[in-house]
Amino acid sequence: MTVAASASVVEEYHRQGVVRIRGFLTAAEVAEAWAELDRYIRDDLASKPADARTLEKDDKTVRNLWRLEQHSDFFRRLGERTDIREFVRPLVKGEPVLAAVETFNKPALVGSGVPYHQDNAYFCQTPPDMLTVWIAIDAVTQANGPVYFIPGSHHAGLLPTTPSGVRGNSIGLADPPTVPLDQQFCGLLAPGDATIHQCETIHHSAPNTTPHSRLGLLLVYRGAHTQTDPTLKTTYLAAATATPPA
Ligand SMILES: O=C(O)CCC(=O)C(=O)O
Repeated sequence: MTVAASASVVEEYHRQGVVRIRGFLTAAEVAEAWAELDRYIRDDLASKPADARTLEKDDKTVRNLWRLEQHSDFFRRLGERTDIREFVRPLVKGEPVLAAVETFNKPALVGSGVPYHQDNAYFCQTPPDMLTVWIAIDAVTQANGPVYFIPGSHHAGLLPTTPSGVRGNSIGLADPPTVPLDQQFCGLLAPGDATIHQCETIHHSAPNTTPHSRLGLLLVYRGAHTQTDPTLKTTYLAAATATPPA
């Protein structure tokens, strides 16, 4: 299928810092991505460098896959799809560059939470014309650890950070916001739906204690004009070194 961003999607993304897209991938595309992730974890992951993944506390279940654009032809091709790049072009305000393909698996029963953070504390880009297309491979329900976003929070820019000590999410907000959950945007999604969030939109998610996996596939893009801020990078690397790899 071909995806395309309407003017109202572009407007909502820039105003709210997050937008939900129904049917971003078809059921067949979701099934293909699921099968490829399953195969990659089973057949390929053991031969990849340690920074290709983060495990849950049980030290065996995958929490995140990282750098899939380097390790998998399938996922690099998905991230380079022309229609997806054209979709994000007006959102990153320039030539889209695929920066990363990764997963937040949030496996059944043991899936850990993600502390309040802004992605640009990890990406370190200026201007912050960078985003994540978060694609539901499983259904995301109220119970299995949906991602909550604070609408409009990207307008305040990057806020002070602190090392979180969480493996896979090493840097969080120094002062987590107190906005009640019912005033946040809850990313409830059917398989194939997506949310797209700007890299300074504050977000977080709870652990998954249900018997249902909540697998998200993330495509990360920046505008070709963004540059790495060395001060932000130094702060990020200190946190990531304390709880590697990310
Ligand atoms: O999938 C999650 O629970 C968190 C995702 C996240 O932090 C992100 O997309 O940057």
